Amino acid sequence: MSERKRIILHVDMDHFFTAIEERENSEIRGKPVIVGADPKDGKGRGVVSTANYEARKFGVRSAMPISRAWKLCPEAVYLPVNYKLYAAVSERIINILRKYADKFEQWGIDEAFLDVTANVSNYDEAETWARKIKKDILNQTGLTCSVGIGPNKLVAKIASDFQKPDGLTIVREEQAEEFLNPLPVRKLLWVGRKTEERLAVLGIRTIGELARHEPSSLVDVFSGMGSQMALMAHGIDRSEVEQREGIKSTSRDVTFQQDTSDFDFVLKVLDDLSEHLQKDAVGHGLFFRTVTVRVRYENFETHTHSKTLPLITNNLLELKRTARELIQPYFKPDRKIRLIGVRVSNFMSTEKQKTLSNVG
Ligand code: TTP
Ligand code: MG
Repeated sequence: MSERKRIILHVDMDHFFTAIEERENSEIRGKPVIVGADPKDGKGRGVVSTANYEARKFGVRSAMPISRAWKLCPEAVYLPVNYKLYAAVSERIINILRKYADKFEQWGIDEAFLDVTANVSNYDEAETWARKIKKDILNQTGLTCSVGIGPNKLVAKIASDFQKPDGLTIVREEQAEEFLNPLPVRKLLWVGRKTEERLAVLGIRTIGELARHEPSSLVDVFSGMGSQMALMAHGIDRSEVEQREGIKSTSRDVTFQQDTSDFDFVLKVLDDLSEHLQKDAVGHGLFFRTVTVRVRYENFETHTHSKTLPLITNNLLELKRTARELIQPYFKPDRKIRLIGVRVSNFMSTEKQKTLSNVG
């Protein structure tokens, strides 16, 4: 029996944090709005979480130093991150979306994959389905989102990003390669800045160039990842929409007011981050197995180091101990630290955890 071809939707909220702030405060609507660290008249040291589309016209982007944002757009409305509010809105949206798919996977705070193969019979019906979802979210939350429809997660995700904000992009299986060809390789899942640079050395900048490249020579350079990339470049992705509860990871980071080599102080801050993070996890009923520490030195050189624990946990002492252990190798007397961060991932919800311990 041949299985029916899948139809996958990816839904991603538009400029999520700033859209919520605009909803809460009508006075800032229409102005450039930036959520993130305190800019302190250009002397602030953290980063931009997100910027609305008015601020993006000035070149402001997520993860950019807030001081740079200030240079580009000093007249913007700058707001601190109100994570609690955004998490509550996120939960509301996820609960709306969940009803529209047989198989559902939350991917980040403002995005999710929906496998609607069992809910619709073709792409035209999927389009109607997507319009219904967009309307429902707008009616219930006052926020807009962008939707991508495709034959798999990879294509759906790239499609949702294609026409933002308030977009709807449909890419049928037979159109996938043509759609992907002109796009930069960076759009492919898992192609980060480093991989992008290494591909550029091979003369590969677009997904089409990657698709035309000899797969075996990609394997030579990137080993297993090389064959994966070659398939993705042809729009092939067999990964399932996984019925996972909750988000994939949550993290906290701090940019120090002054670069520092006072490692006792760094450890204290690290413990604080662990505490906040553990509260986030417990608040969401989440358990984790993987802990990652990020260190950025004064010259912006950035390292990450992870450890996967033998058992799933949400224990504070265990998190603190692991984070301390992971950061230790980066303490070098001659190197000052600019930023540290902690991330926990490999989540499982309390509900599933209970099920597991019942079995065990
Ligand atoms: P994104 O969906 O990547 O961005 P966005 O929703 O702000 O904008 P777009 O319309 O392009 O989708 O991320 C969702 C939220 O996650 C974003 O509003 C803020 C937060 N975020 C950060 O805090 N830091 C980051 O580096 C990124 C990328 C996002
Ligand atoms: Mg978004």
